[in-house]
Amino acid sequence: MNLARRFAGCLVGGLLGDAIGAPVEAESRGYIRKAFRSVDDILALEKVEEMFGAYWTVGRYTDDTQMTECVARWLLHDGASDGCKLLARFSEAFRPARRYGSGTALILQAFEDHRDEWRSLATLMFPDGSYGNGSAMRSGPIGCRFYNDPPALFAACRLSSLTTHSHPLAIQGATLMAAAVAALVRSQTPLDIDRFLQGLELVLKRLARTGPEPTQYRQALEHISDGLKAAHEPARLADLLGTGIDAKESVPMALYCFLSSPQAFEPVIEQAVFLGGDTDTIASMAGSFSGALLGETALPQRWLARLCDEDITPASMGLIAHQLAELCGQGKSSG
Ligand code: R7I
Ligand code: MG
Repeated sequence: MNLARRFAGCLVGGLLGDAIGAPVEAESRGYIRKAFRSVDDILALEKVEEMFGAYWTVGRYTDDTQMTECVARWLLHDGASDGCKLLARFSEAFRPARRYGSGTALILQAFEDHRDEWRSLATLMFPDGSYGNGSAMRSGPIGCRFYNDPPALFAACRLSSLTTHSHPLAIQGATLMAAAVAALVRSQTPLDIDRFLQGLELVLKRLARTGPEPTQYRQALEHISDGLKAAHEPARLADLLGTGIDAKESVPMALYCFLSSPQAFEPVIEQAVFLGGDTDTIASMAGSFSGALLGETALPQRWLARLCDEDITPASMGLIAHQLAELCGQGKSSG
């Protein structure tokens, strides 16, 4: 399969998961299951109520996609070596209506007046740095760009994370996310799940060499392995792994949704969205994994047709994916 198509699968798959999960973000599993039978039911709505009387138009992307696009452009145009340049991209793209996390919003609003102290902004709200999933959710492009270069992947994930999420759990989650994407764009289909999980264990070992032990992620990988052996549905794992906004919950949960159905995109998203909790981010990360393995042709047209934004689209993300592949020297070769 063409590598650029895998990159496009990852970026557009992430966009699709984000937009599909957004209408039910932060709702409970029970509510979503009662209100809808399938993703198509959710996408049949035109809008959903937001807080304070506003409406969310179904088909819009959120902060996950907006920040992912910034990371991709940072990789393409800034060489991925300057955190300040990434933060400048985040700050310029920032639109509060895309539902940013409160700590991240604070940092992006403060950036313009504190450009020189950008390194200290990450602890503005949380003294130890945020352990939210905000840096993991935007790491897909790093996995693409450095799919064959682990040291560069680790360094870029760390730097990207430090701009807004300096807590070790956030850096570990971002690295696990990108490393999983990298392994998937390199992988043959069908996926060898045991080998894939062994690769993720090596990622954790490598993280332990340069920072605190990634104990929570190690435990989560054990739960994932046991759950897959027992063929448990993702909903059964949700109580163990969690579906919250913390990176340590949502990255493993997204991995489990993907690994439960590695052969098709649709069931991955169906499972992720119907878990409840941080549905847009879990579906976005799970969609990135699935797309990275299966390529953009695996994404259903009827879902793509429901995306309604005009600035970031499947076409614009597809173009970025092709440019990233060219930067890897693999634009037209097979992967
Ligand atoms: O991580 P972040 O950018 O939010 C991303 C999520 C995604 O689901 C998006 O779709 C969006 O909806 O939000 O935002 P942060 O503000 O950095 O962190 C998010 C949340 O993580 C915070 O509101 C806290 O609930 C929690 N959190 C912490 N709580 C206590 N102490 C993160 N770090 C801490 C902490 O140190
Ligand atoms: Mg979001």
